[in-house]
Amino acid sequence: MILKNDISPEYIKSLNVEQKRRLCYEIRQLLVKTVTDNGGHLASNLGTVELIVAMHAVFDSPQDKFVFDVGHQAYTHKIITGRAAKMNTLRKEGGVSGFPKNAESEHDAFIGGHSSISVSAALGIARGMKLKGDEHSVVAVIGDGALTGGEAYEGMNNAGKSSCNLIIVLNENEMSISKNTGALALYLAQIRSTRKYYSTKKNIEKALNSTPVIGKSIGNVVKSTKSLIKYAIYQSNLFENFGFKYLGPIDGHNLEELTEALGVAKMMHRPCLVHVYTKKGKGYAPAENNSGEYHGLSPKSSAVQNGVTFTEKFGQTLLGIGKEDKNIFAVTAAMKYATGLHYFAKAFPDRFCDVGIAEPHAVTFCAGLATQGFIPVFAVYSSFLQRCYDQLIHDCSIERRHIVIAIDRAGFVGEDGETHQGLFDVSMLTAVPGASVYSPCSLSELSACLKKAVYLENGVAAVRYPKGVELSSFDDDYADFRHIKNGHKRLIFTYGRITSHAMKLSDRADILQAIKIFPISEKIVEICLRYDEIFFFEEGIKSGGISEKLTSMLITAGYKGNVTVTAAEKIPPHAAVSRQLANAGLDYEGMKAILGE
Ligand SMILES: Cc1ncc(C[n+]2csc(CCOP(=O)(O)OP(=O)(O)O)c2C)c(N)n1
Repeated sequence: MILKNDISPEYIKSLNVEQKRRLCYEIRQLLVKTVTDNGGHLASNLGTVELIVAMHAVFDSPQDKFVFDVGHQAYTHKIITGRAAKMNTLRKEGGVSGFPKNAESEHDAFIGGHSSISVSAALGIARGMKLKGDEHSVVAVIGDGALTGGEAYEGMNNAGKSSCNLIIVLNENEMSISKNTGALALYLAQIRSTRKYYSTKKNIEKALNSTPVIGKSIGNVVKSTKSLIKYAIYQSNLFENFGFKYLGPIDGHNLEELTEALGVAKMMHRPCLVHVYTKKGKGYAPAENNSGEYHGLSPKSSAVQNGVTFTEKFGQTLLGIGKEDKNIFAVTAAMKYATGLHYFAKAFPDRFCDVGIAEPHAVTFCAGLATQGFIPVFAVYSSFLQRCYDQLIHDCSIERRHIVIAIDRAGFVGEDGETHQGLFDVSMLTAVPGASVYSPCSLSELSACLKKAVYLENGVAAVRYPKGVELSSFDDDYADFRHIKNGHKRLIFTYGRITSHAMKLSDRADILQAIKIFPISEKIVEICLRYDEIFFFEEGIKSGGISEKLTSMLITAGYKGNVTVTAAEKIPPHAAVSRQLANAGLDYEGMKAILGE
Protein backbone atom coordinates (compact mmCIF):
# COMPACT_ATOMS: atom_id res chain seq x y z
CA MET A 1 0.00 0.00 0.00
CA ILE A 2 1.26 3.45 -0.90
CA LEU A 3 -1.64 5.04 0.98
CA LYS A 4 -0.68 5.17 4.63
CA ASN A 5 -2.55 6.54 7.59
CA ASP A 6 0.12 9.16 8.21
CA ILE A 7 0.36 10.25 4.58
CA SER A 8 1.52 13.87 4.24
CA PRO A 9 2.41 16.44 1.57
CA GLU A 10 6.12 15.61 2.13
CA TYR A 11 5.40 11.94 1.52
CA ILE A 12 3.67 12.79 -1.79
CA LYS A 13 6.79 14.65 -2.89
CA SER A 14 8.91 11.55 -2.23
CA LEU A 15 6.89 9.35 -4.61
CA ASN A 16 7.72 8.68 -8.24
CA VAL A 17 5.03 8.88 -10.91
CA GLU A 18 4.21 5.18 -10.81
CA GLN A 19 3.80 5.31 -7.05
CA LYS A 20 1.61 8.38 -7.35
CA ARG A 21 -0.59 6.59 -9.87
CA ARG A 22 -0.94 3.69 -7.50
CA LEU A 23 -1.70 6.12 -4.69
CA CYS A 24 -4.51 7.66 -6.77
CA TYR A 25 -5.99 4.20 -7.26
CA GLU A 26 -5.87 3.51 -3.54
CA ILE A 27 -7.32 6.90 -2.66
CA ARG A 28 -10.24 6.19 -5.01
CA GLN A 29 -10.91 2.93 -3.20
CA LEU A 30 -10.93 4.74 0.12
CA LEU A 31 -13.27 7.40 -1.29
CA VAL A 32 -15.77 4.86 -2.56
CA LYS A 33 -15.75 2.94 0.72
CA THR A 34 -16.01 6.07 2.88
CA VAL A 35 -18.77 7.74 0.94
CA THR A 36 -20.76 4.54 0.49
CA ASP A 37 -20.75 4.10 4.27
CA ASN A 38 -20.99 7.67 5.51
CA GLY A 39 -22.63 9.51 2.63
CA GLY A 40 -21.15 12.62 1.07
CA HIS A 41 -19.91 13.77 -2.30
CA LEU A 42 -18.54 10.97 -4.40
CA ALA A 43 -18.35 11.84 -8.10
CA SER A 44 -16.69 15.24 -7.60
CA ASN A 45 -14.03 13.75 -5.34
CA LEU A 46 -13.28 10.88 -7.69
CA GLY A 47 -12.71 13.45 -10.41
CA THR A 48 -10.08 15.48 -8.56
CA VAL A 49 -7.74 12.81 -7.17
CA GLU A 50 -4.84 13.34 -9.60
CA LEU A 51 -5.29 17.10 -9.50
CA ILE A 52 -4.97 17.26 -5.72
CA VAL A 53 -2.06 14.81 -5.62
CA ALA A 54 -0.29 16.97 -8.22
CA MET A 55 -1.05 20.12 -6.21
CA HIS A 56 0.58 18.62 -3.15
CA ALA A 57 3.54 17.47 -5.23
CA VAL A 58 4.13 20.98 -6.56
CA PHE A 59 3.13 23.27 -3.71
CA ASP A 60 3.90 23.31 -0.01
CA SER A 61 0.70 23.38 1.99
CA PRO A 62 0.03 25.01 4.44
CA GLN A 63 2.55 27.73 3.44
CA ASP A 64 1.03 27.71 -0.04
CA LYS A 65 -2.72 28.06 0.40
CA PHE A 66 -5.39 25.92 -1.24
CA VAL A 67 -8.93 27.27 -1.53
CA PHE A 68 -11.49 24.75 -2.76
CA ASP A 69 -14.63 26.22 -4.29
CA VAL A 70 -17.75 24.66 -2.75
CA GLY A 71 -15.22 22.38 -1.06
CA HIS A 72 -17.15 19.23 -1.88
CA GLN A 73 -14.21 17.89 -3.93
CA ALA A 74 -11.52 18.21 -1.24
CA TYR A 75 -11.57 14.74 0.36
CA THR A 76 -8.24 13.78 -1.26
CA HIS A 77 -6.74 16.95 0.21
CA LYS A 78 -8.04 15.88 3.63
CA ILE A 79 -6.56 12.41 3.18
CA ILE A 80 -3.15 13.84 2.27
CA THR A 81 -3.12 16.37 5.09
CA GLY A 82 -3.31 14.20 8.17
CA ARG A 83 -6.89 13.02 8.06
CA ALA A 84 -6.55 9.67 6.25
CA ALA A 85 -7.01 7.63 9.41
CA LYS A 86 -10.11 9.59 10.36
CA MET A 87 -11.93 9.32 7.06
CA ASN A 88 -14.24 6.71 8.58
CA THR A 89 -15.63 9.54 10.73
CA LEU A 90 -16.40 11.72 7.70
CA ARG A 91 -19.57 13.76 8.23
CA LYS A 92 -20.27 12.06 11.56
CA GLU A 93 -20.72 13.98 14.78
CA GLY A 94 -17.28 14.94 16.05
CA GLY A 95 -15.65 13.53 12.91
CA VAL A 96 -14.06 14.95 9.78
CA SER A 97 -16.19 17.59 8.09
CA GLY A 98 -17.34 17.08 4.50
CA PHE A 99 -16.05 20.54 3.62
CA PRO A 100 -12.79 22.44 4.19
CA LYS A 101 -12.76 23.98 7.60
CA ASN A 102 -9.91 26.07 8.96
CA ALA A 103 -10.77 25.04 12.51
CA GLU A 104 -10.21 21.42 11.48
CA SER A 105 -6.84 21.86 9.80
CA GLU A 106 -4.35 24.59 8.97
CA HIS A 107 -4.25 23.01 5.50
CA ASP A 108 -7.84 24.15 4.92
CA ALA A 109 -7.03 27.74 4.10
CA PHE A 110 -10.65 28.85 3.74
CA ILE A 111 -14.13 27.56 4.46
CA GLY A 112 -16.03 25.67 1.75
CA GLY A 113 -19.71 24.91 1.31
CA HIS A 114 -21.24 27.63 -0.83
CA SER A 115 -20.30 28.07 -4.43
CA SER A 116 -18.30 30.60 -6.43
CA ILE A 117 -16.39 32.32 -3.62
CA SER A 118 -12.94 30.82 -4.14
CA VAL A 119 -11.46 33.48 -6.43
CA SER A 120 -12.43 36.32 -4.12
CA ALA A 121 -11.19 34.48 -1.04
CA ALA A 122 -7.94 33.44 -2.72
CA LEU A 123 -7.33 36.99 -3.95
CA GLY A 124 -7.84 38.38 -0.46
CA ILE A 125 -5.42 35.85 0.96
CA ALA A 126 -2.89 36.54 -1.81
CA ARG A 127 -3.10 40.33 -1.38
CA GLY A 128 -2.64 39.95 2.34
CA MET A 129 0.34 37.65 1.92
CA LYS A 130 1.92 39.98 -0.59
CA LEU A 131 1.64 42.93 1.75
CA LYS A 132 3.39 40.86 4.38
CA GLY A 133 6.18 39.94 1.97
CA ASP A 134 5.12 36.30 1.80
CA GLU A 135 5.99 34.89 -1.65
CA HIS A 136 4.00 31.68 -1.38
CA SER A 137 1.25 30.85 -3.85
CA VAL A 138 -2.50 30.76 -3.39
CA VAL A 139 -4.34 28.18 -5.46
CA ALA A 140 -8.11 28.33 -5.97
CA VAL A 141 -9.77 25.22 -7.39
CA ILE A 142 -13.07 26.04 -9.04
CA GLY A 143 -15.40 23.83 -11.08
CA ASP A 144 -17.14 24.86 -14.28
CA GLY A 145 -20.40 24.67 -12.33
CA ALA A 146 -19.15 27.09 -9.68
CA LEU A 147 -17.90 29.31 -12.49
CA THR A 148 -21.52 29.98 -13.45
CA GLY A 149 -21.87 32.01 -10.23
CA GLY A 150 -21.40 35.75 -10.60
CA GLU A 151 -19.04 36.21 -7.66
CA ALA A 152 -16.41 34.20 -9.53
CA TYR A 153 -16.31 36.95 -12.18
CA GLU A 154 -16.23 39.69 -9.60
CA GLY A 155 -13.19 37.92 -8.22
CA MET A 156 -11.53 37.50 -11.61
CA ASN A 157 -12.22 41.10 -12.54
CA ASN A 158 -10.10 42.17 -9.61
CA ALA A 159 -7.62 39.31 -9.57
CA GLY A 160 -6.36 39.47 -13.13
CA LYS A 161 -4.94 42.92 -12.77
CA SER A 162 -3.35 42.20 -9.40
CA SER A 163 0.23 41.03 -9.45
CA CYS A 164 -0.37 38.36 -6.83
CA ASN A 165 0.89 34.79 -6.84
CA LEU A 166 -2.60 33.56 -7.55
CA ILE A 167 -3.40 30.44 -9.51
CA ILE A 168 -6.91 29.51 -10.44
CA VAL A 169 -7.37 25.89 -11.39
CA LEU A 170 -10.51 25.61 -13.47
CA ASN A 171 -11.75 22.05 -13.18
CA GLU A 172 -13.98 21.49 -16.17
CA ASN A 173 -16.05 18.31 -16.25
CA GLU A 174 -19.06 19.67 -18.16
CA MET A 175 -21.16 19.04 -15.08
CA SER A 176 -22.62 21.03 -12.27
CA ILE A 177 -24.74 18.55 -10.30
CA SER A 178 -26.45 17.78 -13.58
CA LYS A 179 -25.26 18.87 -17.03
CA ASN A 180 -23.93 22.41 -17.03
CA THR A 181 -26.09 24.86 -18.92
CA GLY A 182 -25.69 28.30 -20.42
CA ALA A 183 -23.22 30.10 -22.60
CA LEU A 184 -20.21 29.40 -20.39
CA ALA A 185 -20.51 25.64 -20.88
CA LEU A 186 -20.54 26.18 -24.64
CA TYR A 187 -17.59 28.52 -24.41
CA LEU A 188 -15.44 26.07 -22.46
CA ALA A 189 -16.38 23.29 -24.84
CA GLN A 190 -15.34 25.54 -27.69
CA ILE A 191 -11.92 26.14 -26.15
CA ARG A 192 -11.46 22.41 -25.89
CA SER A 193 -12.70 21.53 -29.34
CA THR A 194 -10.60 24.17 -31.07
CA ARG A 195 -7.57 23.60 -28.91
CA LYS A 196 -4.27 23.32 -30.58
CA TYR A 197 -1.53 21.70 -28.61
CA TYR A 198 1.55 23.80 -28.71
CA SER A 199 4.00 21.13 -27.78
CA THR A 200 7.06 22.88 -29.10
CA LYS A 201 9.56 24.47 -26.81
CA LYS A 202 9.11 27.69 -28.69
CA ASN A 203 5.60 28.32 -27.54
CA ILE A 204 6.30 27.60 -23.95
CA GLU A 205 9.35 29.76 -24.00
CA LYS A 206 7.37 32.54 -25.63
CA ALA A 207 4.81 32.43 -22.85
CA LEU A 208 7.35 32.22 -20.11
CA ASN A 209 9.64 34.87 -21.51
CA SER A 210 6.75 37.30 -21.49
CA THR A 211 6.42 36.91 -17.73
CA PRO A 212 8.35 39.48 -15.76
CA VAL A 213 11.48 39.00 -13.64
CA ILE A 214 12.33 35.37 -13.89
CA GLY A 215 10.71 34.44 -17.17
CA LYS A 216 13.93 33.68 -19.00
CA SER A 217 15.36 31.43 -16.35
CA ILE A 218 12.11 29.47 -16.13
CA GLY A 219 12.31 29.04 -19.88
CA ASN A 220 15.62 27.30 -19.36
CA VAL A 221 14.19 25.04 -16.68
CA VAL A 222 11.31 24.01 -18.87
CA LYS A 223 13.50 23.55 -21.92
CA SER A 224 15.39 20.90 -20.05
CA THR A 225 12.31 18.90 -19.02
CA LYS A 226 11.85 15.73 -21.01
CA SER A 227 8.17 15.76 -21.81
CA LEU A 228 7.12 19.25 -22.63
CA ILE A 229 3.64 20.03 -21.49
CA LYS A 230 1.27 20.86 -24.27
CA TYR A 231 -0.04 24.32 -23.74
CA ALA A 232 -2.53 26.08 -25.85
CA ILE A 233 -1.98 29.70 -25.01
CA TYR A 234 -4.76 31.78 -26.41
CA GLN A 235 -4.10 35.48 -26.24
CA SER A 236 -7.74 36.18 -26.91
CA ASN A 237 -9.53 33.91 -24.53
CA LEU A 238 -11.79 35.18 -21.79
CA PHE A 239 -9.30 34.43 -19.05
CA GLU A 240 -6.42 36.14 -20.85
CA ASN A 241 -8.68 39.14 -21.28
CA PHE A 242 -9.30 39.18 -17.56
CA GLY A 243 -5.54 39.43 -17.13
CA PHE A 244 -4.59 35.83 -16.35
CA LYS A 245 -1.94 33.75 -18.03
CA TYR A 246 -3.91 30.85 -19.43
CA LEU A 247 -2.44 27.35 -19.37
CA GLY A 248 -4.42 24.52 -20.84
CA PRO A 249 -6.53 22.67 -21.47
CA ILE A 250 -4.78 19.90 -19.60
CA ASP A 251 -5.81 16.31 -19.03
CA GLY A 252 -6.72 16.42 -15.36
CA HIS A 253 -6.02 12.72 -14.90
CA ASN A 254 -2.50 12.87 -16.29
CA LEU A 255 -0.19 13.37 -13.33
CA GLU A 256 2.83 14.38 -15.39
CA GLU A 257 1.00 17.05 -17.35
CA LEU A 258 -0.70 18.36 -14.24
CA THR A 259 2.54 18.53 -12.29
CA GLU A 260 4.29 20.31 -15.06
CA ALA A 261 1.54 22.84 -15.70
CA LEU A 262 1.14 23.64 -12.02
CA GLY A 263 4.91 23.92 -11.72
CA VAL A 264 5.00 26.46 -14.53
CA ALA A 265 2.10 28.40 -13.05
CA LYS A 266 3.89 28.49 -9.71
CA MET A 267 7.03 29.87 -11.28
CA MET A 268 5.21 32.62 -13.14
CA HIS A 269 4.52 34.60 -9.95
CA ARG A 270 1.46 36.29 -11.42
CA PRO A 271 -2.24 35.48 -11.81
CA CYS A 272 -2.55 32.30 -13.88
CA LEU A 273 -5.47 30.16 -14.86
CA VAL A 274 -4.79 26.48 -15.34
CA HIS A 275 -7.63 24.85 -17.23
CA VAL A 276 -7.90 21.15 -16.49
CA TYR A 277 -10.35 18.75 -18.00
CA THR A 278 -11.58 15.88 -15.81
CA LYS A 279 -14.18 13.15 -15.75
CA LYS A 280 -16.63 13.43 -12.88
CA GLY A 281 -16.82 10.05 -11.09
CA LYS A 282 -13.49 8.93 -12.63
CA GLY A 283 -12.45 5.36 -11.87
CA TYR A 284 -15.75 4.10 -10.49
CA ALA A 285 -18.06 3.00 -13.27
CA PRO A 286 -21.44 3.70 -11.61
CA ALA A 287 -20.36 7.26 -10.79
CA GLU A 288 -18.77 7.82 -14.19
CA ASN A 289 -21.95 6.70 -15.92
CA ASN A 290 -24.30 8.63 -13.69
CA SER A 291 -22.40 11.40 -11.97
CA GLY A 292 -25.62 13.29 -11.16
CA GLU A 293 -26.89 10.48 -8.97
CA TYR A 294 -23.45 10.00 -7.43
CA HIS A 295 -22.93 13.71 -6.77
CA GLY A 296 -24.17 13.42 -3.20
CA LEU A 297 -25.03 10.22 -1.35
CA SER A 298 -26.89 9.71 1.90
CA PRO A 299 -25.31 7.73 4.70
CA LYS A 300 -25.99 3.99 4.58
CA SER A 301 -27.79 4.17 7.91
CA SER A 302 -30.40 6.63 6.60
CA ALA A 303 -31.69 4.15 4.02
CA VAL A 304 -34.44 3.27 6.50
CA GLN A 305 -36.09 6.66 5.91
CA ASN A 306 -38.86 5.39 3.68
CA GLY A 307 -41.60 7.52 2.28
CA VAL A 308 -42.22 10.55 0.14
CA THR A 309 -39.88 13.43 0.85
CA PHE A 310 -40.94 17.05 1.13
CA THR A 311 -38.86 17.72 -1.99
CA GLU A 312 -40.77 15.11 -3.95
CA LYS A 313 -44.12 16.38 -2.71
CA PHE A 314 -43.22 19.94 -3.67
CA GLY A 315 -42.16 18.81 -7.16
CA GLN A 316 -45.38 16.88 -7.74
CA THR A 317 -47.59 19.63 -6.36
CA LEU A 318 -45.99 22.27 -8.54
CA LEU A 319 -46.38 20.02 -11.56
CA GLY A 320 -50.11 19.81 -10.77
CA ILE A 321 -50.43 23.58 -10.37
CA GLY A 322 -48.47 24.11 -13.58
CA LYS A 323 -50.84 21.87 -15.52
CA GLU A 324 -53.77 24.07 -14.57
CA ASP A 325 -52.07 27.41 -14.85
CA LYS A 326 -49.94 28.57 -17.75
CA ASN A 327 -48.64 31.50 -15.74
CA ILE A 328 -46.53 29.38 -13.44
CA PHE A 329 -42.82 29.58 -14.23
CA ALA A 330 -40.29 27.44 -12.30
CA VAL A 331 -36.68 28.42 -11.64
CA THR A 332 -33.74 26.53 -10.17
CA ALA A 333 -30.13 27.45 -9.54
CA ALA A 334 -28.43 24.24 -10.73
CA MET A 335 -30.55 22.03 -8.48
CA LYS A 336 -33.24 20.66 -10.81
CA TYR A 337 -33.34 17.20 -9.28
CA ALA A 338 -32.34 18.19 -5.77
CA THR A 339 -35.34 20.52 -5.52
CA GLY A 340 -37.81 18.21 -7.28
CA LEU A 341 -38.27 20.58 -10.22
CA HIS A 342 -37.38 17.94 -12.82
CA TYR A 343 -41.06 16.95 -13.16
CA PHE A 344 -42.08 20.50 -14.00
CA ALA A 345 -39.02 20.98 -16.24
CA LYS A 346 -39.89 17.92 -18.28
CA ALA A 347 -43.56 18.80 -18.66
CA PHE A 348 -43.12 22.52 -19.32
CA PRO A 349 -39.63 23.21 -20.66
CA ASP A 350 -40.70 26.66 -21.92
CA ARG A 351 -41.74 27.70 -18.44
CA PHE A 352 -38.67 26.39 -16.70
CA CYS A 353 -35.17 27.76 -16.33
CA ASP A 354 -31.99 26.42 -14.74
CA VAL A 355 -29.95 29.58 -14.29
CA GLY A 356 -26.76 27.90 -13.09
CA ILE A 357 -25.38 28.43 -9.59
CA ALA A 358 -26.70 31.95 -9.59
CA GLU A 359 -29.27 32.38 -6.83
CA PRO A 360 -29.20 36.20 -6.73
CA HIS A 361 -29.75 36.28 -10.48
CA ALA A 362 -32.61 33.79 -10.07
CA VAL A 363 -34.48 36.09 -7.68
CA THR A 364 -34.12 39.16 -9.89
CA PHE A 365 -35.01 37.09 -12.95
CA CYS A 366 -38.19 36.01 -11.13
CA ALA A 367 -39.00 39.63 -10.29
CA GLY A 368 -38.67 40.42 -13.99
CA LEU A 369 -40.98 37.56 -14.90
CA ALA A 370 -43.49 38.84 -12.36
CA THR A 371 -43.70 42.17 -14.17
CA GLN A 372 -45.02 40.22 -17.15
CA GLY A 373 -47.87 38.61 -15.25
CA PHE A 374 -46.14 35.28 -14.60
CA ILE A 375 -46.03 33.68 -11.19
CA PRO A 376 -42.42 32.59 -10.78
CA VAL A 377 -41.59 29.85 -8.30
CA PHE A 378 -37.93 29.68 -7.31
CA ALA A 379 -37.00 26.45 -5.54
CA VAL A 380 -33.83 26.82 -3.50
CA TYR A 381 -32.17 25.46 -0.39
CA SER A 382 -32.54 27.72 2.61
CA SER A 383 -28.82 28.29 3.07
CA PHE A 384 -28.30 29.32 -0.56
CA LEU A 385 -31.14 31.85 -0.35
CA GLN A 386 -28.96 33.76 2.11
CA ARG A 387 -27.06 35.31 -0.76
CA CYS A 388 -30.22 36.84 -2.23
CA TYR A 389 -31.09 39.31 0.49
CA ASP A 390 -30.65 42.47 -1.50
CA GLN A 391 -32.52 41.01 -4.45
CA LEU A 392 -35.45 40.19 -2.18
CA ILE A 393 -35.54 43.69 -0.76
CA HIS A 394 -34.62 45.85 -3.72
CA ASP A 395 -35.89 43.89 -6.69
CA CYS A 396 -38.96 42.26 -5.15
CA SER A 397 -40.19 43.97 -2.02
CA ILE A 398 -40.09 47.67 -2.87
CA GLU A 399 -42.29 47.36 -5.95
CA ARG A 400 -44.09 44.39 -4.44
CA ARG A 401 -43.33 41.76 -7.05
CA HIS A 402 -45.11 38.52 -6.39
CA ILE A 403 -42.56 35.76 -6.43
CA VAL A 404 -42.90 32.43 -4.67
CA ILE A 405 -39.87 30.91 -3.00
CA ALA A 406 -39.96 27.21 -2.23
CA ILE A 407 -37.36 26.87 0.49
CA ASP A 408 -36.08 23.33 0.78
CA ARG A 409 -33.70 22.13 3.55
CA ALA A 410 -35.19 24.60 6.03
CA GLY A 411 -33.98 23.87 9.54
CA PHE A 412 -31.21 21.49 10.49
CA VAL A 413 -29.73 19.67 7.52
CA GLY A 414 -27.56 17.07 9.20
CA GLU A 415 -24.31 15.79 7.79
CA ASP A 416 -23.50 18.74 5.50
CA GLY A 417 -22.93 20.79 8.63
CA GLU A 418 -22.61 24.50 9.33
CA THR A 419 -22.42 25.82 5.80
CA HIS A 420 -25.68 24.20 4.76
CA GLN A 421 -27.84 24.75 7.85
CA GLY A 422 -31.19 26.28 6.95
CA LEU A 423 -31.52 28.41 10.04
CA PHE A 424 -31.70 31.97 8.74
CA ASP A 425 -34.53 32.10 6.23
CA VAL A 426 -37.19 33.02 8.79
CA SER A 427 -35.18 35.84 10.38
CA MET A 428 -34.26 37.12 6.96
CA LEU A 429 -37.67 37.00 5.33
CA THR A 430 -39.63 38.34 8.26
CA ALA A 431 -37.69 41.58 7.97
CA VAL A 432 -38.63 42.01 4.31
CA PRO A 433 -41.66 44.31 4.01
CA GLY A 434 -44.66 42.55 2.48
CA ALA A 435 -43.22 39.05 2.73
CA SER A 436 -45.27 36.11 3.92
CA VAL A 437 -43.89 32.81 5.18
CA TYR A 438 -45.47 29.37 5.50
CA SER A 439 -43.88 26.50 7.38
CA PRO A 440 -45.75 23.22 6.94
CA CYS A 441 -45.16 20.24 9.19
CA SER A 442 -46.62 17.58 6.91
CA LEU A 443 -46.75 16.79 3.20
CA SER A 444 -50.42 17.67 2.88
CA GLU A 445 -49.79 20.98 4.62
CA LEU A 446 -46.98 21.62 2.16
CA SER A 447 -49.35 21.28 -0.81
CA ALA A 448 -51.91 23.54 0.82
CA CYS A 449 -49.27 26.15 1.73
CA LEU A 450 -47.81 26.17 -1.76
CA LYS A 451 -51.21 26.87 -3.30
CA LYS A 452 -51.83 29.67 -0.81
CA ALA A 453 -48.42 31.19 -1.50
CA VAL A 454 -49.10 31.09 -5.23
CA TYR A 455 -52.65 32.41 -5.20
CA LEU A 456 -53.45 34.17 -1.94
CA GLU A 457 -50.32 36.21 -1.47
CA ASN A 458 -48.88 39.17 -3.23
CA GLY A 459 -45.24 40.09 -2.75
CA VAL A 460 -42.53 37.68 -1.68
CA ALA A 461 -44.26 34.49 -0.52
CA ALA A 462 -42.16 31.70 0.91
CA VAL A 463 -42.94 28.12 1.82
CA ARG A 464 -40.21 26.51 3.89
CA TYR A 465 -39.94 22.78 4.48
CA PRO A 466 -37.31 20.42 5.83
CA LYS A 467 -35.04 17.80 4.37
CA GLY A 468 -36.43 14.28 4.36
CA VAL A 469 -39.80 12.77 5.07
CA GLU A 470 -42.70 13.90 7.25
CA LEU A 471 -42.66 12.71 10.84
CA SER A 472 -46.43 12.82 11.20
CA SER A 473 -49.43 14.08 9.31
CA PHE A 474 -52.67 15.58 10.55
CA ASP A 475 -56.13 15.79 9.01
CA ASP A 476 -57.25 19.36 8.81
CA ASP A 477 -58.98 21.96 6.76
CA TYR A 478 -55.57 23.62 6.38
CA ALA A 479 -56.12 26.69 8.40
CA ASP A 480 -53.18 28.99 9.05
CA PHE A 481 -52.66 27.53 12.52
CA ARG A 482 -53.68 24.55 14.64
CA HIS A 483 -54.61 24.87 18.31
CA ILE A 484 -54.75 21.75 20.48
CA LYS A 485 -56.70 22.58 23.64
CA ASN A 486 -56.58 20.30 26.67
CA GLY A 487 -57.30 22.92 29.32
CA HIS A 488 -53.68 23.51 30.34
CA LYS A 489 -52.51 26.86 31.61
CA ARG A 490 -49.33 26.63 29.64
CA LEU A 491 -48.84 26.64 25.91
CA ILE A 492 -46.27 25.29 23.49
CA PHE A 493 -45.90 27.49 20.43
CA THR A 494 -44.08 25.94 17.51
CA TYR A 495 -44.08 25.43 13.75
CA GLY A 496 -42.65 23.23 11.02
CA ARG A 497 -41.19 19.75 11.36
CA ILE A 498 -40.74 19.82 15.14
CA THR A 499 -44.48 20.18 15.63
CA SER A 500 -44.50 16.38 15.42
CA HIS A 501 -42.39 16.24 18.59
CA ALA A 502 -44.41 18.91 20.36
CA MET A 503 -47.71 17.15 19.66
CA LYS A 504 -46.60 14.25 21.84
CA LEU A 505 -46.54 16.65 24.79
CA SER A 506 -50.19 17.61 24.57
CA ASP A 507 -50.72 15.91 27.94
CA ARG A 508 -48.47 18.54 29.53
CA ALA A 509 -49.36 21.70 27.65
CA ASP A 510 -51.76 23.02 25.04
CA ILE A 511 -50.20 23.32 21.61
CA LEU A 512 -50.32 26.12 19.09
CA GLN A 513 -48.82 25.26 15.71
CA ALA A 514 -48.43 28.11 13.26
CA ILE A 515 -48.60 27.06 9.62
CA LYS A 516 -48.60 30.51 8.10
CA ILE A 517 -45.91 31.79 10.41
CA PHE A 518 -45.59 35.32 9.12
CA PRO A 519 -47.07 37.90 9.29
CA ILE A 520 -48.04 36.73 12.77
CA SER A 521 -51.82 36.85 12.94
CA GLU A 522 -53.73 38.73 15.62
CA LYS A 523 -55.57 35.48 16.35
CA ILE A 524 -52.30 33.84 17.35
CA VAL A 525 -51.49 36.75 19.65
CA GLU A 526 -54.97 36.52 21.20
CA ILE A 527 -54.58 32.81 21.88
CA CYS A 528 -51.15 33.26 23.46
CA LEU A 529 -52.49 35.98 25.77
CA ARG A 530 -54.82 33.41 27.39
CA TYR A 531 -51.94 31.37 28.84
CA ASP A 532 -49.85 31.85 31.97
CA GLU A 533 -46.73 30.41 30.46
CA ILE A 534 -45.55 29.98 26.89
CA PHE A 535 -42.80 27.67 25.65
CA PHE A 536 -41.54 28.60 22.22
CA PHE A 537 -39.75 25.93 20.20
CA GLU A 538 -38.28 27.13 16.94
CA GLU A 539 -36.09 25.25 14.47
CA GLY A 540 -34.32 28.36 13.29
CA ILE A 541 -31.93 30.97 14.58
CA LYS A 542 -33.24 32.61 17.73
CA SER A 543 -32.24 36.12 16.84
CA GLY A 544 -34.97 37.73 14.79
CA GLY A 545 -37.06 34.57 14.75
CA ILE A 546 -40.80 34.18 15.18
CA SER A 547 -40.46 33.61 18.93
CA GLU A 548 -38.76 36.94 19.46
CA LYS A 549 -41.23 38.72 17.21
CA LEU A 550 -44.26 37.14 18.83
CA THR A 551 -42.88 37.81 22.30
CA SER A 552 -42.46 41.44 21.42
CA MET A 553 -46.08 41.58 20.17
CA LEU A 554 -47.23 39.96 23.40
CA ILE A 555 -45.35 42.49 25.52
CA THR A 556 -46.92 45.29 23.53
CA ALA A 557 -50.31 43.70 24.21
CA GLY A 558 -49.55 43.72 27.95
CA TYR A 559 -48.67 40.03 28.45
CA LYS A 560 -47.47 39.35 32.00
CA GLY A 561 -46.85 35.59 31.84
CA ASN A 562 -43.60 33.67 31.53
CA VAL A 563 -41.92 33.04 28.22
CA THR A 564 -39.20 30.47 27.48
CA VAL A 565 -37.63 30.44 24.05
CA THR A 566 -35.78 27.40 22.73
CA ALA A 567 -34.24 27.91 19.32
CA ALA A 568 -30.90 27.57 17.55
CA GLU A 569 -28.33 29.87 19.12
CA LYS A 570 -25.34 28.75 17.08
CA ILE A 571 -24.75 27.06 13.75
CA PRO A 572 -24.25 23.40 14.58
CA PRO A 573 -21.59 21.28 12.87
CA HIS A 574 -22.19 18.06 10.98
CA ALA A 575 -24.15 15.32 12.72
CA ALA A 576 -27.42 13.51 12.09
CA VAL A 577 -30.47 15.81 12.07
CA SER A 578 -31.84 13.93 15.07
CA ARG A 579 -28.66 14.78 17.01
CA GLN A 580 -28.76 18.41 15.95
CA LEU A 581 -32.38 18.68 17.11
CA ALA A 582 -31.51 16.93 20.37
CA ASN A 583 -28.48 19.16 21.00
CA ALA A 584 -30.67 22.23 20.57
CA GLY A 585 -33.41 20.91 22.88
CA LEU A 586 -35.81 20.70 19.97
CA ASP A 587 -36.66 16.99 19.94
CA TYR A 588 -39.27 15.28 22.08
CA GLU A 589 -36.91 14.55 24.96
CA GLY A 590 -35.49 18.05 24.90
CA MET A 591 -38.91 19.68 24.88
CA LYS A 592 -40.09 17.41 27.69
CA ALA A 593 -37.08 18.36 29.80
CA ILE A 594 -37.63 22.06 29.21
CA LEU A 595 -41.30 21.77 30.08
CA GLY A 596 -40.60 19.81 33.26
CA GLU A 597 -43.53 18.21 35.05
C1 LIG B 1 -24.48 28.86 -3.59
C2 LIG B 1 -24.59 27.40 -3.82
N1 LIG B 1 -25.61 26.93 -4.56
C3 LIG B 1 -25.75 25.61 -4.78
C4 LIG B 1 -24.85 24.72 -4.25
C5 LIG B 1 -25.07 23.23 -4.42
N2 LIG B 1 -24.00 22.60 -5.20
C6 LIG B 1 -23.00 21.93 -4.61
S1 LIG B 1 -21.90 21.35 -5.70
C7 LIG B 1 -22.75 21.98 -6.99
C8 LIG B 1 -22.23 21.78 -8.37
C9 LIG B 1 -20.85 22.30 -8.53
O1 LIG B 1 -20.38 22.05 -9.81
P1 LIG B 1 -18.84 22.21 -10.11
O2 LIG B 1 -18.33 23.44 -9.50
O3 LIG B 1 -18.66 22.07 -11.57
O4 LIG B 1 -18.17 21.01 -9.35
P2 LIG B 1 -18.29 19.44 -9.69
O5 LIG B 1 -19.26 18.90 -8.70
O6 LIG B 1 -18.73 19.29 -11.09
O7 LIG B 1 -16.93 18.91 -9.46
C10 LIG B 1 -23.89 22.64 -6.56
C11 LIG B 1 -24.87 23.29 -7.44
C12 LIG B 1 -23.81 25.25 -3.46
N3 LIG B 1 -22.92 24.46 -2.86
N4 LIG B 1 -23.69 26.58 -3.28
